[in-house]
Amino acid sequence: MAKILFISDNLLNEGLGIMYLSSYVKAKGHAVDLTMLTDHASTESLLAYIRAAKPDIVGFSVMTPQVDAFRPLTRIIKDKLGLPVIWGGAHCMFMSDQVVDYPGVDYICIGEGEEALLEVMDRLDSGAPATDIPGLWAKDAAGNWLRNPVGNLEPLDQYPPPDRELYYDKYPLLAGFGVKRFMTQRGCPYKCSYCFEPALAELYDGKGKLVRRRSVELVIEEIKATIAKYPTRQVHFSDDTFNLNKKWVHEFCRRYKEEIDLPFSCNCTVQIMDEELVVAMKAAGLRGVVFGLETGVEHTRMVTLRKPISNAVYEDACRLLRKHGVYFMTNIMFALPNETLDHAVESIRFNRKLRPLGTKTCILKMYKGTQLAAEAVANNWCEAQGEFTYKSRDVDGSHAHLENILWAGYLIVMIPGLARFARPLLSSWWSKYLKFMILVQHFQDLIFFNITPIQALVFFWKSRKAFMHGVAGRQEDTYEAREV
Ligand code: B12
Ligand code: SF4
Repeated sequence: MAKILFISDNLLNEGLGIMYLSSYVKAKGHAVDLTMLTDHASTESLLAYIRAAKPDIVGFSVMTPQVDAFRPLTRIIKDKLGLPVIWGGAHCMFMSDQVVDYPGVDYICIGEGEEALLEVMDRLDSGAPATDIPGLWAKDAAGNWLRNPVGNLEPLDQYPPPDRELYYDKYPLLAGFGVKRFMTQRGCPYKCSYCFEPALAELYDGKGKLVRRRSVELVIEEIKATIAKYPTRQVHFSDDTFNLNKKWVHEFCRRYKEEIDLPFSCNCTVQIMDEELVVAMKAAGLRGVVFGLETGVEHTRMVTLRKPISNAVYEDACRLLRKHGVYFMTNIMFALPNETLDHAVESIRFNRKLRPLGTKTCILKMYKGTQLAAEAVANNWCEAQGEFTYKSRDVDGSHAHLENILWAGYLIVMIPGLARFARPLLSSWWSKYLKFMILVQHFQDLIFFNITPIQALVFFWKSRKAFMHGVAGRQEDTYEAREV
């Protein structure tokens, strides 16, 4: 038996990736432990925890904004404790060429991790070298990286349900939170240029079907077991596009209503939303859907962002959702390539026309490794922002107002009459004093996710550090990594 210790910083959202890995390697006889950065006031405290836990290997599940925190820690763990360290997660899938240079990283899992991690742990157990494992980059005796291509994609039903106990038994805050997240599928068939999914499809080209779904039976079993053990007011499906594969969704809705009967929410694409499906989902308990509008400027969305959904399709889908009493939240990005202030205002106005319950606004970061970043560099649409991202060039001097766009875009959805004052709201000198309005966005989450105000307050208070310095703080590019 080998033991892995995951070091995580997802206090606000349990990591499904880690939970899937944990249940798989535990089922094969290995041991797993977890600690959060927020459990430790200092690096010394974390090191003391690691010493006491005595793991054979330390694991990090990394999204690019987390590199800032995990890279220096990896070096310190190697220097002080000499333990093997393995990195996996989205950052490693797309930026593995950079990860090879991070001091202290011994193994990089570049794709789905269940088989690779199990194999590494088996080999740690037996003492055999772990240099020829599909999907795993490892160093040879001379310290050179051996870059093994990814293995075949496996059907999801062969993996056990995620190990929720790993998080929930240790963190009552997460266990008691009323919304529990599930994933029924992996992969997305679309090719939005700013997203990593097209790169993932390339990584796995010829290795099997990328878009895979678990059977209705196993998803229902997982939800049943979870809600029987942990308080749950609403189920959320974190799948990229839950409404893919109508046959599956219809079958699922029927069983969900019969056997679970709790409100649920999910991420959807409006591209394939039809009335029959909305009716079936609503009857099963659908409370709300989230989808990316990205921008109200149709040409930019369809051509630059390669999201082939017209404004008319969005309007039809939203009409349908409103007709059937389904809440919906939109995501919009600003500072898109060649976007002017007029475009931003147009975007805000179109979004308001859709009448969403709420809107999440963000400034586009073009991650290296995406098609959009490559195109932006080739066409001189961007400037480097840091180590991993580019930002769009400021074509009309409006980027000074971008911070205002984040809260104003949301506020105008809430108070539609403000749309006609969009320009002064965005660009006046006094606008900066309304910045705090960004926090108000979260009120819509309470309605959408059916969270009681008391629970929201407790959750916010207990996790205030992660809220303010963790998630929010890490929205910046990690160029100025703070070495501990
Ligand atoms: C749910 C989700 C979130 C949730 C919860 C995240 C969490 N804690 O799990 C929230 C809302 C918090 C979130 C936030 C963000 N997210 Co997000 N998120 C997702 C989403 C939709 C699903 C993640 C998931 O659970 N997948 C399912 C599991 C099973 O897959 P997995 O995590 O990839 O894990 C597998 C492998 O990667 C590997 N693996 C993972 N970790 C490890 C570790 C080891 C040791 C090993 C061996 C293997 C391994 O094995 C796992 C099992 O096969 C993905 C898109 C996607 N489809 O994956 C985006 C995604 C991960 N997010 C992304 C981004 C950009 C963000 C944000 C930066 C967005 C933003 N601007 O705010 C923030 C960052 C937050 C932060 N901490 O700083 C990008 C990541 C890109 C990148 N380069 O890192 C993705 C890929 C979306 C995309 N398509 O572009 N996100
Ligand atoms: S639909 Fe969503 S997950 Fe799929 S490619 Fe587009 S942005 Fe990525």
